[in-house]
Amino acid sequence: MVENFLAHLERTNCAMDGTFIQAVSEVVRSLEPVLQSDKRYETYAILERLIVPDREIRFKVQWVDDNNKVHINNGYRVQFNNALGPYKGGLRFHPSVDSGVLKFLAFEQIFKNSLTGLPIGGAKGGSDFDPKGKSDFEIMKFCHAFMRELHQYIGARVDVPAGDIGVGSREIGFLFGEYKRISHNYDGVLSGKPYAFGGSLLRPEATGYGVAYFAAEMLKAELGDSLWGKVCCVSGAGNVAIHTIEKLQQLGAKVITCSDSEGSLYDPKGIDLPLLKTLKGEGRRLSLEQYTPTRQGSVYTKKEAYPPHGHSVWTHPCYAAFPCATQNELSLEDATILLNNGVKAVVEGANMPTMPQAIELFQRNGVLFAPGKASNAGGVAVSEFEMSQNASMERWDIKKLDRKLNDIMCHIYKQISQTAKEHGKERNFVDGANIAAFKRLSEAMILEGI
Ligand code: NDP
Ligand code: 2IT
Repeated sequence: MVENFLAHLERTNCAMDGTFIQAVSEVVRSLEPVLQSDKRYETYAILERLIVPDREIRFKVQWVDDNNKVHINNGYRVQFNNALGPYKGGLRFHPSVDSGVLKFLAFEQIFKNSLTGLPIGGAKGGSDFDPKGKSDFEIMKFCHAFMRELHQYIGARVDVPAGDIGVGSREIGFLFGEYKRISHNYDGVLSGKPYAFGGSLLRPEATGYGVAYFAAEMLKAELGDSLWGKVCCVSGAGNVAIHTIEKLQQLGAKVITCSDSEGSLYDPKGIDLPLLKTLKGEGRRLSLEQYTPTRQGSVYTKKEAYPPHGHSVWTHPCYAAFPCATQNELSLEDATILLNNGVKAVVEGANMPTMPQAIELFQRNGVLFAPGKASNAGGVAVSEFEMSQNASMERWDIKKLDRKLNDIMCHIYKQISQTAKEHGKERNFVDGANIAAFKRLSEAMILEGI
């Protein structure tokens, strides 16, 4: 049955949808044992309905750069499923963005959001606009032009976008400004806003901190161990990577790597976070190469110097690995090296950064593997806390937010490990996450009717 369904999936999607097919295939394989357990899944065609987005919106974004040159980009919003609540998910600005990538991210988002237990559906959007090398005014003009189209499809109870690759609080601020101007409506239509006007404390840190909280809970429960004194490798150097590193360090770990799309950094003394933030903090895009002159013993490796895997972060022996850059960045070759070097846990900060063969290798060899839809859900969870604060015109303090974030990450871990056990898949957190998320989502879809 699963193989037939996957053939149907291939037939009904196009060549551009490679990552989407990859994401759906993993979920469907996980669901095999549960699909027969409830006749309603077939009666209500749950699986067939689950793999088709409610709507895929595509629009033209026209803007003018600082030299008065006109540019045209593609803008998108994929509203995948709102059975559990308003559509919710980030916006990605990166030249690699197309409808297939956003469909995969939106599909993953509905499962992630289901795992949080919060009332949020799933969506994703963005543009093939490249923010690299653009002035602040160009970023602003692009964001305004993007919102001039997007505004008609979103709303505080309809669809609430947030950040993702290339979109941080600066971009969300510009997007919010334009939304407010067009709609005359000051409501929580975006999350990840600057704190000055309706943003939530802890939202910038939430994804990375949540990744580390998840890892700590998993290691405690599964190995009776902690992160204290452990060597960790992280990839990426953006929002998720920086805050993962920050919390791992606070929990006593020594993080020795990070990377960007140009190359990777190895610091055997442990990453100097204040220095990293001067290069890669919010809105900064300097080269990691500039880290080494002031930090003795650190090594920068250009991406081309390490073919064919892209970057060398996974070549260093470590206790735990945290891929926090982008999809399909950790290959079977990388996984083999990590395994041979004795890695005990791999916890995803990015969305789907680990290739399927690499996941299989980890699982076969007893490495604890946490899928991003579970371990990086802290970001969207605090986004939902921001929606709650906006709706009630309240502001929560950092202590309350941090406790709620930690609680939610521990809850997600328990939920997926328990679900895996109940289905005879102990320690398979991929199956646990997919099944637990599916059950909540499908129940809502059944109760709401077709
Ligand atoms: P950022 O734009 O802040 O950072 C992305 C980082 O990854 C940059 O350092 C970027 O380098 C690097 N990167 C991008 N592509 C590659 C590549 N091919 N090889 C190596 N490095 C690369 O994005 P985020 O940190 O927000 O997002 C990172 C991941 O986390 C994404 O998968 C995103 O979907 C996911 N995520 C984000 C959440 C959030 O709240 N922001 C929530 C949950 C998941 P460079 O600057 O050179 O491009
Ligand atoms: O992938 C993700 O979960 C995000 N980019 C964050 C989404 C959100 O709405 O906060």
